[in-house]
Amino acid sequence: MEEQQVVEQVRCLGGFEYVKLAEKAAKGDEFAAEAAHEMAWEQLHCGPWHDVDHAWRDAYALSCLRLAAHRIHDALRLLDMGLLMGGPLLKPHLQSAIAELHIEHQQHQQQRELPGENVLRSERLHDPSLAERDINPSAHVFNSIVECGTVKCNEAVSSMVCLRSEHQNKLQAATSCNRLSQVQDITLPHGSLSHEIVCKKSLISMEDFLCNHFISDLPVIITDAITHWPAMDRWKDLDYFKSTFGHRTVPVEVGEHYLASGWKQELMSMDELIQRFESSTGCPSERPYLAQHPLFEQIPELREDIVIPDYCVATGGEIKAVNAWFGPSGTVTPLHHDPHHNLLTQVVGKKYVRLYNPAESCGLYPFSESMLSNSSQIDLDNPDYVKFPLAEQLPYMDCILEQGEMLYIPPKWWHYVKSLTLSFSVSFWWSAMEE
Ligand SMILES: O=C(O)CCC(=O)C(=O)O
Repeated sequence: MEEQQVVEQVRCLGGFEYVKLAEKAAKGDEFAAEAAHEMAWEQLHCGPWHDVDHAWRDAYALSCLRLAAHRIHDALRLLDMGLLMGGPLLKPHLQSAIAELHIEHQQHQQQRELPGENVLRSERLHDPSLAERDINPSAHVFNSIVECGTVKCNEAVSSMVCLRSEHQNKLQAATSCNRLSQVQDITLPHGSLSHEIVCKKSLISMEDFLCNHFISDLPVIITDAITHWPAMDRWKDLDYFKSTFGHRTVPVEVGEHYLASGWKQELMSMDELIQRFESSTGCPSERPYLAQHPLFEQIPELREDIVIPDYCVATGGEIKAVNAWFGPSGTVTPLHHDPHHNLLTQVVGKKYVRLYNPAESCGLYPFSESMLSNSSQIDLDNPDYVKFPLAEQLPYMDCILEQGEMLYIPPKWWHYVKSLTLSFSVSFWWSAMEE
């Protein structure tokens, strides 16, 4: 149904070649599935991202779904690419394909772990009869979801090898996690923690929050509000991410920060991201940061580890975004502001945060380009007060946001954030009722 809608949308845009390929792909033509995938990918890269017609983004998602049926070894990456770059129409299909693949994989794991089943993985791979048993589930998934495609045995077997990094290296991960959790030699911007410190309140009442912070536009750190989150235990162990979501593709920012030269975005598996944390040389130009990503939409299982704080809901507005920020020590988000209320929640590690009142905006020299007009030209790690003299004497407040704490950042408040350890934060952005 939705597939047909996608094809019709592209037909209306005049993409007849894609339509032809998509129709052939729907009948199981692998070559057409690949060509349609390439064509849609090209369309995503024809101009600025915001100019890409949503029909082509949906077409890309469809092509990922179809090609995944033929490329079982690469299916999860393709489906994730569909989620990350594709339009909204086929998201539920992509999610259910991933979920079924996950279930199939778990069943496969259980079979492998049956008592008395001591056939080594390598032996299974070389024994076609054993391998066959591993393959069929995934083939079934894609046959039922996409209704096309002959799954190739060898591809399917290697998919199972790629799918899960298992619990190997557990000890190594625990050790490196301890190392990563220690506060490294991080230099804070000049004057840090010498002015007004953001006040901390334990499990503040809703009334206190609404009257003294939400309505009065005043930041506060709320402690003891997320102790019950499953994430508080689970996310401490990097191996949790590796063994549970290691094969998932995520977008990662690489570089000093988003305003620095040489900064880029890459797509990589969660396994690779964590490996980069562990092998990091600390070189800023190589620093990876999974930043401002709606990871909980992409991987719904992770949503079960967190809880939307009542503070966001009680104000009668609506949640605008729940984003993940996962990186090593030293990640920097330069001084900028956002239009929404924000509870920046520190699940793992700690961060330094500096805040400036919106009333100080003039002295923070926002960029004039509209894309960057919510970012300041002041590089707090290396400020040029000759060029930007007003910035030197501006009042600000700052804090160390500790593990288990959440910082309320009112709309339009400028904020600069630097991680002091390996860190995983979740930001909840929401709008007030009248917005
Ligand atoms: O944690 C960070 O690096 C930045 C967080 C942020 O800018 C936000 O939540 O709006």
